[in-house]
Amino acid sequence: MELLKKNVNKRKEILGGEIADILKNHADTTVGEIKVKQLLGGMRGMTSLVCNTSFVDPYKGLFISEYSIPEFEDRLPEEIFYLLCAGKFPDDDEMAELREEINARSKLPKFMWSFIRSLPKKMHPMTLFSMCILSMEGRSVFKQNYGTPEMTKAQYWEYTLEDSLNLLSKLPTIAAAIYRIHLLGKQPIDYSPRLDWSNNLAQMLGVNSERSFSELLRLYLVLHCDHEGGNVSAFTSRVVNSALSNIYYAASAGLNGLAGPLHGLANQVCLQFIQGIHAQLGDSPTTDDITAYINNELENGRVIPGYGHAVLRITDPRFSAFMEFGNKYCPNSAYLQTVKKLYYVVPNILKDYKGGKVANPYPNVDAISGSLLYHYGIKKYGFYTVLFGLSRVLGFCAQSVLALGLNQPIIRPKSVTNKWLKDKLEKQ
Ligand code: AMX
Repeated sequence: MELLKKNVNKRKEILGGEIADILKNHADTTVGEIKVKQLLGGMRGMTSLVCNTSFVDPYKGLFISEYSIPEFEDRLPEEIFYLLCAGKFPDDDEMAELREEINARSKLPKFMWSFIRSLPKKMHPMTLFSMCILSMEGRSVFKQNYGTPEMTKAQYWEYTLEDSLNLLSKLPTIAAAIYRIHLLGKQPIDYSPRLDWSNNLAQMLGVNSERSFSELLRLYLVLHCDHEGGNVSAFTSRVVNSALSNIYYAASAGLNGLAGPLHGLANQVCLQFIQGIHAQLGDSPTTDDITAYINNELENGRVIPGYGHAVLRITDPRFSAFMEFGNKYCPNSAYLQTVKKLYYVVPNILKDYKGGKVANPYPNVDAISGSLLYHYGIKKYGFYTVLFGLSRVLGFCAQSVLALGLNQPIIRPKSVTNKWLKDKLEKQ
């Protein structure tokens, strides 16, 4: 892993130099204000973290380093991990090294197979995924070496990178095992060292042999990899790791946040939502029927899954990338047709809903991803968030490697009580 380490080290020195300069010249400069509505409103829009793996521009979407989605969407997930960590795409030698490292670390611990088989069939696949990761925590080299004279604070990031590669290399096999064993009740299919992550995953899932299926998985793993530092899962994972809980603890914790319906589970909920529409209105609902359906959902106090975002203020470019894929490979899919009709109908309704309170009436990535997976034969939708999580762990790992490399301290914001707030406001 010498080349990857060298490149991360290089990046860490550049970023570390910038931070030292900023602190030297501006340590006490104010960069924002905190409004009461932010304090009481989930810290929305409050600038309170620095995360160098990726950035979400409200009007342009996700950037990894300086690359926007159209500039990285054709890459492999392995290359994206490199980009998240090192701030550059790997050259041929660097990629060869990474592939070799991944293959060497891909074998699951023996207990994992019986562990997956032993868990209750009713358990949600995300619970399994998180538990599988947590079950390997004792193997953390960070944990094993922490406190020994050989492991200095300056090396925390290297041990975390080591753990990250050990973990990431096993995740496609774990995810596929959850699908095959837990959800389908079938035998697992072997990992192949000849194949990259997406092709391996496509083969190990064993539901579809079309070339475009592994292309969909590649795109899926690339688009979900990271979404800056403040979203529920990435932030949770980073907070946990900031206590020097190793990356297994941190990834599992982040995934538990991703499992919520307002976050990663939304892709499963979106598919169920579309199935509900088809069950009630048939497979080819009209836009008028959909409009009535949406209005009824809102009148009953339900959110429209796949619409809205805490940061984005446009149609999510990840949604657009999936739409382009769908138009190319499965334009006649009934679910895709309904996704398009929803896109035509929902933003106009949400714009006026609750007096214009919905900050972003446009679709996010979850509004379409599940429909494409379903089209290709992944019909157990409880699995969709596992795929999301498999990709998102790339970001969790890269964020923690960089944060530890930059010597970022334990995260511990201050909370206050109503009384504190009232007293403070009365004095103003
Ligand atoms: N349907 C109905 N109401 C919505 C809505 C939607 N899709 N999106 C926002 N609203 C409502 C909120 O519930 C809130 O109402 P309230 O103040 O009465 O509770 C009001 O609009 C203002 O919310 P906001 O500032 O626009 O959004 P937020 O930053 O608080 O929350 C999000 C963002 C994504 C949780 C929200 O838009 C939502 O619940 N969307 C549906 C679920 C979804 O698609 N989640 C996936 C997000 C992407 C991801 O993480 N994978």
